Amino acid sequence: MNYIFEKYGWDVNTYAQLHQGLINNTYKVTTQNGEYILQTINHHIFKDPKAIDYNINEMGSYLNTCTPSYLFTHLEKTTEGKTLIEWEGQYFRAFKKIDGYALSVLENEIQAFEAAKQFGLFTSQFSDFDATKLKITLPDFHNLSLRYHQFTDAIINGAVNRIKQSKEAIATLSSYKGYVDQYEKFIQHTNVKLRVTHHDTKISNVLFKNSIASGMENEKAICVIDLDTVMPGYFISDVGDMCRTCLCNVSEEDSNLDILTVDQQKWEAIKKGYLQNMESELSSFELDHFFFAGQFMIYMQALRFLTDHLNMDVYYGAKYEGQNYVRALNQIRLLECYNALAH
Ligand code: GN1
Ligand code: MG
Repeated sequence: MNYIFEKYGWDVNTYAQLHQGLINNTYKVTTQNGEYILQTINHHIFKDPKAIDYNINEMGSYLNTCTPSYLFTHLEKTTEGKTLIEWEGQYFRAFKKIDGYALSVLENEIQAFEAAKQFGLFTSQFSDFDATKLKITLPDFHNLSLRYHQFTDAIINGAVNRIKQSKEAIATLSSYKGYVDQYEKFIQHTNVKLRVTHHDTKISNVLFKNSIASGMENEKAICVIDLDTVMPGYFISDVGDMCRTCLCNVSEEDSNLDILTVDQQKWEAIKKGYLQNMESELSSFELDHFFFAGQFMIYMQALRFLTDHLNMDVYYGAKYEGQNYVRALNQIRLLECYNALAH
């Protein structure tokens, strides 16, 4: 690691790995000049780390010109002025640590409102920016048709015993195929726009901070983080993943499905929060798909987890036998509960 620290010219006091996210390795580095977040980019998943680097710099310089006050995770420069380091087959990049904290589970609807507001604010910052200027960091990431295709492929070519054991879940997910058709109709509609889209809007990708205003302590979301999956995309990805991760009382890892519920108030808070900055940006056709966004993303994640289970956990990995199966069942239950919401 000293090689990397030297590249940045850091005088390091301590560093420690943070265990967050399923994809990248993250370290907190404390130096004489403050704290940094250092990450390796998982280039088995992100095949083109330079595209991520390009996108974050492209957005950063646009914001520096148009809205410099917007809190953004600008990439840290090495002493040679680079923002991406390739070393021993790994890619490293760093950010100044922003003073704030991330939540792993959302506790109340104020946090849901705050998080959704930040994700809406993020996309709305770029309303005059040509989203297609950004590179595709993960091709077909939220392409539901492709995810469905990968699922049907895994049903045929996956591990035989796992296919047998997952029969019921396979049947359930197959029965929801109508969402794939709805998705196709949505993306092909003329009043649907490609925008700068985060594509990973889970609650832990928002930083919060406590502030005191008029003598009252307030918990405010201050910015969004983890911009690797920012690409041109559709608003249903961002709203949908918020619904997937913010409404539920348990995490996607939980196998205790009897206690899983979704919260009507939090759903309303997400809608209100996101639309605060995005209502004037979205077409009425898009607005009519606000609820669909949740169905789209929860369904896609259920497909992805079950597909990975059938494919012997090649993508997500598994800390115990059947972990991705547990996650898939969790998402199926979540979808059922989500569908019971009033909207
Ligand atoms: C992955 O690494 P993390 O937790 O930010 C995945 C998301 C999934 C999520 C499910 C690049 O995100 O799409 O929704 O796991 N990211 C990638 O926990 O596949
Ligand atoms: Mg992520």
